[in-house]
Amino acid sequence: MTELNEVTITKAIIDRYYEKLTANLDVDVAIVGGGPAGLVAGYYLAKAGKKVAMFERKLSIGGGMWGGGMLFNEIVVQKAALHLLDEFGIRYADVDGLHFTADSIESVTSLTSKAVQAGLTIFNCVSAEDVLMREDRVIGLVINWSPVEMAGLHVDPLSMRSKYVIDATGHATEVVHVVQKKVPGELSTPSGKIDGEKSMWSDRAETLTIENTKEVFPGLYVAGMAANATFGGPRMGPIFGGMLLSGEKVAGMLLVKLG
Ligand code: 48F
Repeated sequence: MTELNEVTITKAIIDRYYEKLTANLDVDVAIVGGGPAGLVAGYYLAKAGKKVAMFERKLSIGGGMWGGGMLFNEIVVQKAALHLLDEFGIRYADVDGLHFTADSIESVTSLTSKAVQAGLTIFNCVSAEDVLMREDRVIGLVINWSPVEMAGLHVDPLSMRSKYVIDATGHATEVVHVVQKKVPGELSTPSGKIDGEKSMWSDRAETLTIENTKEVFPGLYVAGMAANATFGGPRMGPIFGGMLLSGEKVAGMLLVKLG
């Protein structure tokens, strides 16, 4: 064959995507949200040989990291998280021995590339709109194309199963909201409900992001900004060490659970 064939191109894409999708209908961990916390979690879980799928609503992965602070495309990372920048090969500059800066584009692309190459499968433009539940726990996700959601089309979703779900949806903490509203039982927060994000306090928020990274309902973990939004911690602004460390922590917790 010497001439490129449009039907071959089309069929190759459909066949490969179909293989990817069917191979990820029953996984160890499903991650909702492709921001920094979800990407780091996906990287460590995949690197340890677990089957991990990520669902990201937008066309692009990276969540709130691309824009740095107010579109100045630099991020700040504190000293405690530098080992993660090293792990992903992200270069950084020292500000004062405690604060470091990195290019936000290099950060997102490096996190994404390393996570995918470690074995994380990412489905972009797919939104998690609900969870699969049984009497005692969350056992997976209900998913749909984001354009269907955006157009408000009345199209039934599909489902996938996972041993554990991570809500890494950032400020919106979307999966936890669904569980609070529709799944019988209480969250493991002090109030039993979503405690809600507080105003900015960077130092405190960064510590709490890691503390709040945990199981919030049987089968459902929170990571990144979603952890603080769920457990009532403050926001932190464009400092990202807590997000990276949270992703590392949730992966470690789930690796223990998964054995
Ligand atoms: O917001 P995001 O980057 O979450 P994160 O990893 O990091 C937070 C920081 O970016 C920043 C911050 C630190 O300074 O406070 O906000 O905790 O990424 C969350 C991703 O989840 C996607 C959303 O499009 C974004 O890319 N997302 C949200 N809801 C859904 C979803 C959903 N229902 N289904 C799929 N993706």
